Amino acid sequence: ATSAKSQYELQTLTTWLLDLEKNAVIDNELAAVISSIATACKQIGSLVNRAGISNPHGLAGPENGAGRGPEEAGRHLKRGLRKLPAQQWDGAGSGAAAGLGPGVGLAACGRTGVIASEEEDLPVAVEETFSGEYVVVFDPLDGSSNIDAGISVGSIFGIYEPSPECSIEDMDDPEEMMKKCVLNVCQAGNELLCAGYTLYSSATILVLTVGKGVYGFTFDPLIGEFILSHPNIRIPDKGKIYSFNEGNYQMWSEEQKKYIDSLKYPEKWGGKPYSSRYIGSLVGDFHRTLLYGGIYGYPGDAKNTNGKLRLLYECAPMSMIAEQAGGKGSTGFQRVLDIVPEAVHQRVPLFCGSKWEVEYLESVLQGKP
Ligand code: AHM
Ligand code: MG
Repeated sequence: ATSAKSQYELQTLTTWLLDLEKNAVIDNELAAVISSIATACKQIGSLVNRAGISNPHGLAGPENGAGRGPEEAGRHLKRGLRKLPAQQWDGAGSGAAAGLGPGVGLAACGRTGVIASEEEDLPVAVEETFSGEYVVVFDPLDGSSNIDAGISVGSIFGIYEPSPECSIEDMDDPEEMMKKCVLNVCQAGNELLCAGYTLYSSATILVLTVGKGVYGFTFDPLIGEFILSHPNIRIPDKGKIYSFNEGNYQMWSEEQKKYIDSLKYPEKWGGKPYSSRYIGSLVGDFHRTLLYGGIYGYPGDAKNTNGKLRLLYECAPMSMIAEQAGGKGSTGFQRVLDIVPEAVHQRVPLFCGSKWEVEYLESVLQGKP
């Protein structure tokens, strides 16, 4: 979509989406959903930038992680999605969604049937949007424990079409409706139409894929637009950086320890020692891995056998992006995108990044080096 553009012509996210539409890569409905997510991310970016000024006592919130920052960010995203007053929209029983005023984010687009957010216990059906085709999953503000130190945070999202066998017809029966919402949301990552994230850092960068490569857009605050800055991102086949929380080392399996040791002690396999980089903010750690190569990992351990990250809101979207950039997303034993979620907040181990590092990890974890 970008090749015909002259080198003097800047492409905005909007013109990029219009080009995709013109070339029948996506339809205008999906373009509207993506565009409303981008608008919500601009709002969240401004919330993050001003966090220290408007919230001198901190946005990250109590230690349990249920902070005001993520809640507020979630509100921006949802506003773009809903079509009805909050109390009706909130029919699925999600208290956190109640009482929203008008907004410009996901709420205004009217194309969405179901949303699921990491910040809420259950998915929510968008009443009256039976015509809305899309299921949107998101983590509104990932890595929020970093926010009060001015360290990068991000939003992650995925867009699915609802499974044909479970359209939401019966809004009068909340239990039935909830079952259908869960069914709509619990789709394997390989059904994703679009996955993306926005990194709020030295710049605000939106990276997304609609299944035809990975594109990055940098927010220009002067004109209020996302500008195409990273066309067709390809992750290096092999990198020099690993990104794991090594504080968990003693809880890891012997195979997991062996893998990390082998990156640190190259004499065992004839390579050079890897560098270690870990922010503790998935979007930042993943973005660096995407651009520079290497591996990001959140393994299962003795305490949390499936690790910490959520399949729907974190692992599946990131794995789609990794694969679309020529890399891999794996649990160590299985392709992440092949997993059909059994629960909306299901966790899985995640290893993603360059092909070489992820395949090597798989061979070590599976005991076949
Ligand atoms: P959150 O969704 O509650 O913000 O948690 C997810 C974050 C990721 O951004 C990051 O990769 C991970 O938690 C860091 O966890 P840890 O502090 O255990 O290393
Ligand atoms: Mg998260």
